[in-house]
Amino acid sequence: MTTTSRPQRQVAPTGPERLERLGREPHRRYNPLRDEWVLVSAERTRRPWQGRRERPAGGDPVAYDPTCYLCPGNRRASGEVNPDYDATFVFTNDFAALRPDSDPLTLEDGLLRAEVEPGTCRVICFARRHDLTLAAMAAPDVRRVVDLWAGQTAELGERFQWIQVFENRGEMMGASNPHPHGQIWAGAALPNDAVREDRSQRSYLAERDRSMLLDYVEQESGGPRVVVENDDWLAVVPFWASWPYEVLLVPRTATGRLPDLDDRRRDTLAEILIAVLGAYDRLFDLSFPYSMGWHQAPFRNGDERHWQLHAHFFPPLLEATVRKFMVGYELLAETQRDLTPEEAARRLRTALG
Ligand code: H2U
Ligand code: ZN
Repeated sequence: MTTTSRPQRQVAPTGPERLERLGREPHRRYNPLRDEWVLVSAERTRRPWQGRRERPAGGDPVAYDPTCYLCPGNRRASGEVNPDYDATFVFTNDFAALRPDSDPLTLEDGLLRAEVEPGTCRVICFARRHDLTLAAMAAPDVRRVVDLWAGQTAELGERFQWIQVFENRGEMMGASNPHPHGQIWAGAALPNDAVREDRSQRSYLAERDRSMLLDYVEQESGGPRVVVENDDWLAVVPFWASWPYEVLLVPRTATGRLPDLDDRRRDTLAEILIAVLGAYDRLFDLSFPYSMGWHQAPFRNGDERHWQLHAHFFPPLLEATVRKFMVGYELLAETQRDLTPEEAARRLRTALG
């Protein structure tokens, strides 16, 4: 069935007054990508906090660290020596969580099920200099990282179904090293989050003959949750965000995977990445920790028109020294957030360069 109108708009108008009224009450918002709800209780940020306070990582970073296992020319834990690379460098993770040569093996015994998962893990250095971050790099250098993400995706997609490109930034997110780097894990199976997004995007397309995320881009453009937008990309604190300053980055036109991005959209992606990550760093005037990663169409023999490429940014901080803990209710019932997505987006906009 082909429809051009959006039924959810008629059923539940999200007018500014309605949203403001909702914002004063504990309320739940629906995440259509994950097909789940999130509890929003904005008043909770006023509660007293006597728990853990985070300290920004200290020490002046240096351009070259002789003890860093990612700097050019240095020895890694495996004993291998990194080449004297110029811009970017990729290697197979010396402590890979997935191995390509795993023997096929399954177990089915009542409720007990298991299967071997073949795959591979790579580490990608974004820059030669130890003290850089994506936010601090020049646009042409970030563009090189985009090209690397795209090239790796295309190459690994010939052998594996799901290519997970990601970056853990900062000690708080478990990054083992401040050298600008990310990872790629490629596997034979669709991981849980991919299955959820695959299912919801597929049924949205089946029901409306439209792409869920392209509809979302259209609905959010110019609105109160936009952090920054350009001709090709939209960065928004999603209406259903779980993390305080979560951001969703989506291209404006139908795109399945990173290698499908043309020259121009790779350049504008580099620009918007620098803008978003710069706003993060300026928000609390510290190197903002986050996990970010790309969700892109799986590589399998099938119709992937329902898939729209996008990146998720999940930063843990609620305030400069207070992190959001996903514990108790979040682990046992559902995610809860303390600050409205509209307010988070407003604060991020004021931190844009
Ligand atoms: P993280 O900072 O996101 O943990 O990524 C760094 C990766 O680098 C980590 O997965 C790998 C770790 O296994 N690594 C090597 O492959 N070789 C080394 O010499 C040290 C770390
Ligand atoms: Zn280094």
